[in-house]
Amino acid sequence: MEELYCLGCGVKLQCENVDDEGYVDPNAFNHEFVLCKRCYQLKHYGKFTTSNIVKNSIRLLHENAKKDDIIVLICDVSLTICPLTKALLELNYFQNVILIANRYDLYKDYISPEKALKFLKNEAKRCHFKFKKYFLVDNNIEEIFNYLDDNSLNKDIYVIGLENAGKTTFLNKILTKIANEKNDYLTNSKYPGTTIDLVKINLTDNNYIIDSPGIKSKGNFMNLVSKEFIKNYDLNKIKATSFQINENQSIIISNILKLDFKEGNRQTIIYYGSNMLEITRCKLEKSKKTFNNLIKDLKLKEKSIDNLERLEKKPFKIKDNEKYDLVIEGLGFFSLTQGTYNLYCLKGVNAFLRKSMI
Ligand SMILES: Nc1nc2c(ncn2[C@@H]2O[C@H](COP(=O)(O)OP(=O)(O)OP(=O)(O)O)[C@@H](O)[C@H]2O)c(=O)[nH]1
Ligand SMILES: [Mg+2]
Repeated sequence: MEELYCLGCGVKLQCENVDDEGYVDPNAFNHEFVLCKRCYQLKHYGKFTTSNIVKNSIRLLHENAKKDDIIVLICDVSLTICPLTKALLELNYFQNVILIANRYDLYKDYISPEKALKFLKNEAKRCHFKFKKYFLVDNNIEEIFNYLDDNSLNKDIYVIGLENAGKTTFLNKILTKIANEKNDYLTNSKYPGTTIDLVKINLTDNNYIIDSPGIKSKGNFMNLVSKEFIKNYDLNKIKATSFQINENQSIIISNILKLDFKEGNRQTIIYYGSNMLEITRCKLEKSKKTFNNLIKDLKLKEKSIDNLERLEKKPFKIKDNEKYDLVIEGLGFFSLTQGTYNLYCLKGVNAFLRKSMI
């Protein structure tokens, strides 16, 4: 029998075992778009099941793509490509790697498209990678589509990036553009690990545009918390919260993070993150108690974090007077300057400093 794959996530379809991955009811083959049970439940009931199939998308890329195919690397504009340093080494082999940054809609009020593009180019330089072209997704899907169309004669287009970066959402926009009507049969969701395998879609008679599973990032906050947390957490509303802060004060974010400003001049620290998180400022000496008290009455409760002691301490220091971002992968970033700090966050979360984006 011909092997069939789910049009939503790329998993191999089977009708034998309802509990195994890729199960599809035989009647579903009468539909135009055949989805596996997992995609169906996610689309219609918002129920997400973590897949046990783990594909390495960079390996898939090397096994399938030609050197001159177009590789579209999708990134979150505020995170950029920094967590991808290892993957970038392997992308050097390809001749046409372009960078497309999304979630710009969330930062529109804080940074112009020109400045955001400049920032992206600087970040790429810092990671020693030169992209052939840079785009920001900003109501310009037509421009991006035209670029891809003009440059993909007899070439396939692979869309890759970190888990949850927005690869599938971007592809649905491209497919909508092509079909001239809303097209969202590829399954996207707020949970990392939605797309399972390559999904090939005919672009013309001679080439494909291909969705791929995300590149895993162990240090992403979203990979360290429960599904329940993600379900209640709104990724798609960003708020800038600013604090005038003196040394020996702390900023606490819900029951998930504490930032101590130990030493330095009075300054304004701005946190860019989900508007669902509760942010509090308090005296450093009282911060442990405040943190633990917050856990008791928060609606947004991550059960695994029941005490400050569960968090890992990361000390850092900024010596010059420039503005930096303290990026916490999956949680947004703080804009801050000179001082001595301690960051307390979940063990294993990737946190790093960079020159400020905004
Ligand atoms: N605000 C905003 N949200 C976006 C954008 N692109 C994607 N998202 C959201 O980001 C989340 C992840 O999107 P997906 O398209 O499933 O991401 P993915 O990279 O395909 O994820 P995996 O398949 O798990 O690797 C979803 O909640 C999307 O709605 C964007 O440009 N702006
Ligand atoms: Mg996807």
